[in-house]
Order: sequence, then structure tokens, then C-alpha cells
Amino acid sequence: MGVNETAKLALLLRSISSNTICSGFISQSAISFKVALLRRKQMTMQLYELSSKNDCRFSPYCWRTRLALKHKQLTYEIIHIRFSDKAAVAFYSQERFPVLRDGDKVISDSWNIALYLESNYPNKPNLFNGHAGRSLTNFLNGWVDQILHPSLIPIIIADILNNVDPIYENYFIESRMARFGKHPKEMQNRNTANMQNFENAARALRASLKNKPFLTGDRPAYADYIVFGAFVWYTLLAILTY
Ligand SMILES: N[C@@H](CCC(=O)N[C@@H](CS)C(=O)NCC(=O)O)C(=O)O
Repeated sequence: MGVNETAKLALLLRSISSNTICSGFISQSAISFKVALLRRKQMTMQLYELSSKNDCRFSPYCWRTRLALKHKQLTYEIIHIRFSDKAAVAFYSQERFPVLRDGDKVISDSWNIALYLESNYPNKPNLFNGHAGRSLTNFLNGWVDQILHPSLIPIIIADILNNVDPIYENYFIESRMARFGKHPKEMQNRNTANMQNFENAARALRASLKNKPFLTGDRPAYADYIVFGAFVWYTLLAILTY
């Protein structure tokens, strides 16, 4: 990341001050117990979010949803789920997060959640800036999932393993070996080829951000949150590890 991107990331991180990113880094400010209770009563939605050792939240997909909810100015409660913590989500049969519960509706997959929020809360600030914006954002969603994230995995996968709760280490190793065919520690290599691959993917983003603060212009929208998720994933793991 260049200096500009790092500054933008820091700005976004600061603007999310009301929620914990990682205990020890940006902790929830001193909200009194009464205020916290009052807020809890008003909350209708629950965001099930993946957390790991030291309560750190680096899931890129969960960040997309958390920022979408903030953008929509909706109140929500965060429920932390640790890797393979199935009992907490017995109401829901899948194993991937984020999951959003809104009254009796349960929505999974960050993209589906964004669509749900946009169509069910149309009077709140717009996530996509219209139909064309939604289409382009959908393209970006796929590009990040299929190009940017895969370019990051070989340089962070062992760092993720080092940051999952010890009791979930075996689950993480087995599930990732089934997915990638290699042990995370064998797979991670910050060699020139892998770093260059990530750099190549990031170059397209850098070019787009050259003359404007956000991918979507002067203000951030869902496209920016998708990209933010990837960089916060990388950055938090780097802070924790190096
Ligand atoms: N396409 C899904 C992907 C969600 C996903 O892969 N979430 C990961 C966290 S980054 C997860 O829940 N992993 C749990 C596990 O592997 O057991 C989305 O956009 O929400």
C-alpha cells in the first residue's frame, strides 16, 4: 500500500470509532453501562461476525456488512462467532459469515445482505448509487473475491492460523487443507512472486484512486467497503504478526 492508501485506510478506521476492531488497538469508547443497555433495547438487527484470538475481527466479508450497516445508519448488535462455533448459530445451517438477522429474516452472504439492505431500507443513504452503480459494484465484488483475495491468501494464510483461537486451530488447518490442498504454514510464502501478484492486483485500485478519495468519488459507498475489507484483513494481520 502506498502512503495515500494507508492514510485513507486510517481515516476510514477512525470513522468507525464506535465499534471494536481489535481489542488493544481501537477499543470501544467509555460508553456507560446505562447507555449501552438503552442502545441494546433499540437494536433490531443482529450481525453475526467472525472473531478470532484476542477478539480480533479481520474477516473481510464481515467488514463489508458492518460498513454497509453503518452507511445505512441502521442500529445493530454484533454477535461474535469463533471459527466452527456452530452452537451459536443453530438457527442457521451455513458456516460462513457474515449472517444478518433482521426480525424473523436471516440473510447470509455479504453481497445478498447488501442487496437486502438496499431494497428494504430505501430511504436510508444509498449503497450503490443506482442500478448502474449496483451492476459495477457487483463486478467489483467478484473481482475482489476472485483476484484480490486469492492474491492475498498465500501471503497471509499462516498469519490467520496464528490468530485463530487455539481450540479452533485444527478445524482451520483441516478446512484449509481441504480447500487449498496444503497446510497453511506450507502455503504461506512472502516471496517476490507472491508479493508481486498482490501488487499487480492492487495496481488497478491505485490507478482508480489517483484523482479521487474513494472508488465511488467524493464519498465512500459499498464498492469502497468491499476493497476496505481486503485491506483491513491484510493490515490487521500484519499489525498482529510483524
Ligand atoms: N461469499 C461469502 C463468503 C463468506 C466467508 O467466506 N466468510 C468466512 C470469513 S472471512 C467464514 O465465515 N469462514 C468460516 C469458516 O471457514 O469456517 C460472503 O460474501 O459473505
